[in-house]
Amino acid sequence: MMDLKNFLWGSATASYQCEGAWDLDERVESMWDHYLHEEGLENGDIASDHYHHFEEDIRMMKEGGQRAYRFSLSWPRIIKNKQGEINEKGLAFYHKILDCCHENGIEPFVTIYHWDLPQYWEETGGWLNEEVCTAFAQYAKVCFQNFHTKIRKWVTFNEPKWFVCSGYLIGNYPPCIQDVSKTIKAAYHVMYASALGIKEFREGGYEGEIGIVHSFTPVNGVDDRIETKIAMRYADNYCNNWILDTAAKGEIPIDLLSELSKQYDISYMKPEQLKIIKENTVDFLGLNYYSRTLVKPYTSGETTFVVNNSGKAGKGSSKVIVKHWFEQVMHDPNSTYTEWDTEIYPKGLKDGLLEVHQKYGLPIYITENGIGMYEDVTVPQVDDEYRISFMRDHIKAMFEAMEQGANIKGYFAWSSFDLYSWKNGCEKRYGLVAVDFDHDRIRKPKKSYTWYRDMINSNAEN
Ligand code: BGP
Repeated sequence: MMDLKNFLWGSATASYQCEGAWDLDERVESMWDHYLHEEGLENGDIASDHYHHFEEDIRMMKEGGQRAYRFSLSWPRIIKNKQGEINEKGLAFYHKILDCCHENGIEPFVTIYHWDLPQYWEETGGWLNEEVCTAFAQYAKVCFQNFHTKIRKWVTFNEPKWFVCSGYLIGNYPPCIQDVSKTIKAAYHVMYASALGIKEFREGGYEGEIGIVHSFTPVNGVDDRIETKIAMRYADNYCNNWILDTAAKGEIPIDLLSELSKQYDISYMKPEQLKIIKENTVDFLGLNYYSRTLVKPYTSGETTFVVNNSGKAGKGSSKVIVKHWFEQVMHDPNSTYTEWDTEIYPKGLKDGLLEVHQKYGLPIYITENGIGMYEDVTVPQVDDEYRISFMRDHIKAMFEAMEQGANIKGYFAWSSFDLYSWKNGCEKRYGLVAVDFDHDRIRKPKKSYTWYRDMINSNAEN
């Protein structure tokens, strides 16, 4: 029998996606504000207005049986400029959120960076600039010093793979670059910055644990041929290993490194930095699980990335090819896909959790899991049976992995309430609670909110 006594059942959000109040209380511009304003795209200026609704939101978490809240701190709300000047009003806002969590018996699970780089750093080259790594560590130190008595679970970065590949390879997220060599550099800098943040945490002697959150997608092959196995290894390095191996073992996968060094200048990876990476590995891994990656051997064509669920391309148009490495197979005829083109594949969660457990042996939190759908929130209650079945199947898969020995310590539904879904805007809804963006951001629990509460309570009795 699994022991779920201290299991962290919760839900998650991210600062830019829910806070709003983008220019209030001396918050400065983030790269996302800048980019979306310049391009005239739907933005997170108001989003779910969590800045003014957080008490109601956290109270609803408690009433929904939840025990933990994963959210992120906003760098542009906390640090005003390159000189590191602190915004006391920003700190005060997060103190209020943290106090509110504790008053409601909700454990805060806090991400330091969920993609909202201050624009003043983006203008210096963003993640291509080594200086930003040190700036991140300084910002992380400010967070540790100010909040260490209220936070025991820290995360350096949310999903390096997703924001680096979207920003520097696919080019659909700011800074909208499409360049392999810059992607490698940005990826390296993020992993180095994460290690520097962990070093600050350890040197400060703070209580608690620190980890990283990865957009985990276990890799499957279309058949058992040796060529497919090779393609799978390439895909696994591309999708997972450069984050998980580097964060958990302090080592960039050796075959990846040797492959890259044949084609690109990676002399910026300095021995003293690699030593810091080696010495500052994570206490736990956070895995965001949405789906798996199914691959076949590379046949032909240039490197191509069309990623449907981060743009508004039509269903079935997603495509990923990495020249000479692998091709992603987007449509398994035996599988089910959401209206945003994501395969629903709970088995991948069980397999993936066991794989990560065997490879790294670290505690794991599922830091995001959920389904994004179009929904009419003007009805008295959103009847999101599909979300209930999605969560039920994934939680079942998680339990199966736990029964087979995986050390899983928490599960966070994405998302606590409806919020801004990056380039999808607000119409791609993931929340357990509906937010009516057209009518004062009124909150109404969906059917899944109650189902989640009852599921948590029934498991607590076991
Ligand atoms: C993860 C991010 C979240 C969230 C989620 C859903 O990659 O950490 O910030 O947005 O995915 O993705 P999307 O909103 O693009 O559908």
